[in-house]
Amino acid sequence: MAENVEEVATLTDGFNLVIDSLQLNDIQTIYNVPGIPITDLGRYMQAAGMRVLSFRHEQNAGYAAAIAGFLTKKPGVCMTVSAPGFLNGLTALAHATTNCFPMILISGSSEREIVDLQQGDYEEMDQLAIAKPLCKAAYRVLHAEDIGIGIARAIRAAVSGRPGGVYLDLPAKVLAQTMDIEAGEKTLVKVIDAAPRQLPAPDSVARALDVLKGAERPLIILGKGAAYAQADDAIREFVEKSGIPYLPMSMAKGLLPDTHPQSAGAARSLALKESDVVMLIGARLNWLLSHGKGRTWGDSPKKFVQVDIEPKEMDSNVEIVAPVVGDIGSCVQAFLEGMGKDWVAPPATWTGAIKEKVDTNVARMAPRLQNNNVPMDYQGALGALRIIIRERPDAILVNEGANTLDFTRSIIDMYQPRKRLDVGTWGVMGVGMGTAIAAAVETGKPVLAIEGDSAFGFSGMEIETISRYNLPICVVVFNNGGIYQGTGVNPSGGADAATTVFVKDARYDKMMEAFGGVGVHVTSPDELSQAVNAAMDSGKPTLVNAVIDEKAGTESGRIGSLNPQSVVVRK
Ligand code: ADP
Ligand code: TPW
Ligand code: MG
Repeated sequence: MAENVEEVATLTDGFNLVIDSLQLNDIQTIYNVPGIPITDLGRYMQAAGMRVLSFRHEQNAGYAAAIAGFLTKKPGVCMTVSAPGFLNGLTALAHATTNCFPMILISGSSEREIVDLQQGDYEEMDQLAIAKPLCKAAYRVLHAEDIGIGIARAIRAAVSGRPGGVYLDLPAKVLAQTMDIEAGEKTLVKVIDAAPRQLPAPDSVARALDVLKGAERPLIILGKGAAYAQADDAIREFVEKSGIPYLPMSMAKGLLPDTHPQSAGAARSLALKESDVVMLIGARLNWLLSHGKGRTWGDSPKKFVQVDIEPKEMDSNVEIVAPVVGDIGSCVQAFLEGMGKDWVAPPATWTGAIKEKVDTNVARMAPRLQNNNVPMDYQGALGALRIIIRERPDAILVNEGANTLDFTRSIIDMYQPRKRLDVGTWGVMGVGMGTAIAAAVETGKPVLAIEGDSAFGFSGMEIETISRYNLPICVVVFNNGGIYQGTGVNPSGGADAATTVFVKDARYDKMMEAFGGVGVHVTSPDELSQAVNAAMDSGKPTLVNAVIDEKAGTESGRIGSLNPQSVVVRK
């Protein structure tokens, strides 16, 4: 007996090496769904003091890991079982990569010998091959002594350069492999300087400043890369010193408060159309910026300056006259140093025109936000929630839907960096609950999730997870009975409902009650305000079913123009 114990103590195994490697690199939180061989790994992780959060579906655990990466600049880790669990997590890994969020998906896998001969193992799948095109890097570890280096590579690949998703394949067999405990310790790798600073070339900085100086109508666009960089003070100082109006992309809102005098948020179309020099900081010229051309950008010729860590991003859609490649913190610091004391703010005709437009638009909107209509429209409901975020600026706002997304983005002002988390580059429905959970877990702050009823449905079961971990999350479901609107009609006149409508008068609040949380049903902005304030005060898991006029929204929210037009409409 005594001899046995001594023998065990001299050995380590794959399970322990995974845990030791993660802890050595300060990764303490895991988002997962258990099953062979992840159940035991999760158990041993908990025993070792790690926080292991179990979800009801891997996709939501994956979205949680992805946003954890965005919030912390460290890879968020999602763990799944093989084949179906892996595939469920893969959407989130691809989402992380698309959004430049650092994330690691670790999936258990079946025996290589059987998979490669396709002999039908339990949950057999060649996961590495499938993951590869959908992430930044993909690795497989076949020997316990390679776990340390495998995890180190995964971490560095996820956070260095342009961040993204990494897949790490761990065959079940590796976890059970044993080796001498001292030899095992020597295989662990601590990743030194995982995301090294990348200083911009001085001539690229000078070129960019020259272009800005020559501008008559300059504009700065801040993207979520700027929010990710956590260079908040330097960015604010740069924007203020430059005197240039700025536009935040949706997840960059709050980097400077939306009420900042230089914010062009409420004059977006004027700013885009009329500007002559546009400086992009951590924002891509993708569909969200109409690829830098066309009607959105007006007729006035543009020069683009772009600051990004990824050199290949330059000239992706239009010519970039001043590319600045480096990490945003270093680049902005270099701009500040290069601007000198005699920096001249842009002409007052330009900044004045923007300010005037902002003031007009804000004043025009104000009365509509105070309406107390029943059933609620988006303006009335969001007018109420807007005040709650103003009074609780450190709360995190999670947001998804179509109209629910567009109206919330434009109506609710943000005051602090990385407080607005949404559907990201792909506009994914279903990120809401995973995002809300990770936001609460990683920051300890209260979370307000404003969800279209369709969007909520994609991950609604995770309200059980929210209740189980007793997280300070208030979910508000904007219930208009459908996708875009609740009024769709089946064009055939048949008995099936239209494709965009749900059950009338659904009571999402009762779902939350089923799991021991607080459910509230509200029909007016006043009731909504009361319910959400109570939830934010108590920190209790809450779901507010907010009845929105089923006619209030528009098809596809604000991107209806992307709908292809049929040339043959059969009546
Ligand atoms: P948005 O959707 O807000 O416009 P995007 O996701 O399109 O933002 O763009 C983010 C950009 O930020 C990406 O091109 C990415 O390479 C870049 N990026 C991310 N982190 C950094 C960083 N630390 N330094 C510089 N660029 C970064
Ligand atoms: C993974 C397509 C875009 S918006 C939306 C869908 C299904 C739902 C909009 O209805 P909701 O909001 O949430 O009730 P509202 O206020 O307009 O009524 N599948 C995925 N992602 C996307 N984007 C879709 C489908 C879609
Ligand atoms: Mg809806």
